[in-house]
Parts: sequence; C-alpha cells; structure tokens
Amino acid sequence: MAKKKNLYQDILNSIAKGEKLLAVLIDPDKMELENVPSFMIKLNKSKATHVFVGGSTDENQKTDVLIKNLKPLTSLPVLIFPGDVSQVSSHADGLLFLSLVSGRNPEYLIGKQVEAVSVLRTMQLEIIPTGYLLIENGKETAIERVTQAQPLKRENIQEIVDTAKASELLGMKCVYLEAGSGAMAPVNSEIIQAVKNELQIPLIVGGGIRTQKQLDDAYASGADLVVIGTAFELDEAFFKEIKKE
Ligand code: 1GP
Repeated sequence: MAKKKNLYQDILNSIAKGEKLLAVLIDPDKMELENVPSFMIKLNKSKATHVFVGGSTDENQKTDVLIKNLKPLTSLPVLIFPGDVSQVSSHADGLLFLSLVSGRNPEYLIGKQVEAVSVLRTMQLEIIPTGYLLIENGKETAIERVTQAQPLKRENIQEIVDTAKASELLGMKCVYLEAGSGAMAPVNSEIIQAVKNELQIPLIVGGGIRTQKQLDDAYASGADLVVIGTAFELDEAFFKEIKKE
C-alpha cells in the first residue's frame, strides 16, 4: 500500500467539513502478529478513520514488524504514536511527534525528540508535532511510570488550558489530551470544552473511552479526533458498536 500523503491537511479538511475522526490504537506489546489480519478486517468495517500504533513500552521491539504487517491490510492512514525512539518505523505514513508538555522531564519534552532526528531524517514520514498533555485519572498510568513526569490535576482546568495553548503558541499542530491507556475515567467534558474554546489547532482526546456514549460525549465536547485502544483489546465486539452506518 502506497504511503498516504497530506495527513495533517486531510485532518484539517475533515474538521472543516464537520467530520469527527476516530483512531484505533494498536499496542505492539498487546497485539500478536497472527491476530493482525482478522483485527484489521474488523477495523476496516468500523468508523475508524486512522490507525495509530504505539505504546508506553514495546518490550519486544515489535512496532516495526507490526506496522509492516498491518499497513498492506488497510487503506486508512497509519500513524506512529511513539512511546520511545525505538518505535519509529519507515513503514508507517506518519508520526505524532509528541512532546510531553504536561510534565517537566526534559527527556520527554525535547531529549527523545533530538535523539529521534537521526532516524527520522532517513525516512519519509509525515511528522505532526503534537503537544501531549497527561491528565490524572485516579490511578497511576504507564506513561507516568515510564516518563517519571507528573500528570496535570483534572481540577486545575486553567493550567490544562494554558498548557494546551502554550503548545499551540509554540507551533505544535495538534494538542492531545490523554487520560492514559486503560484510564478509569476519560478526560471529562469540562476539560475538553475549555481547551477546545481556546485552540485553533485540532484536538485529540484519548484514554479510558470504552463506550459509544463516551465517544459521543468526547465529540460533543469538542474532540476532533478520539483515540481508542483498550476497548478493542478487551473485546473486539466493540467494533460492532462503532461499525460504519
Ligand atoms: C492511550 O489514549 C490512548 O494512549 C488510548 O487509551 O487504551 O484507554 O483506549 P485507551
């Protein structure tokens, strides 16, 4: 399957048309290669508009081979959602170039990004710079463990809004509000609305969204693109809930 181009422009065009976007997140630590074909058949029949691949860890360094396997099985754009430099793969179409702006660990603000450049310059990936905000959700997330960076408190809405806005002012092309994979509760509507009101750039929301109602609520609050991973890992029947109309 040829590489998709203009991923970011396509996102902007969809938003301008009032379309809502959905990324299915595939975690290389949790997806067995033999299950990829059947998973992709279900994914292709769903409302998904994007495939994200990545996770806070990739213990067996499987990201590259996973993307190589799934990329020919879908016409949807495949983006890397990296937890680490080792997850960069030339087989994807693009990469969310994340900076963990909610934390104060320089490694995840700029260190890993500098490290990634020598690999990225050898590849033809569309790079989408993204301000990544981790919002606490009641339990410690893998992101917190790996990055050793504190999440933002959900009561502190002004700080969340200001952090998102600072990302935009720094030139990021998207903001991603993250509750963490498998979060007890998704990022709430009040936070999504407050951030959306201040942003001109696309707003991505993920973490803990497991029902159609939570998905609809995130969209209604202002999310342009919602990311769901765990709900599909736990039960692929969730694809039926979000199948194409
Ligand atoms: C995690 O935002 C993504 O980084 C998706 O979260 O696995 O909880 O859907 P879930």
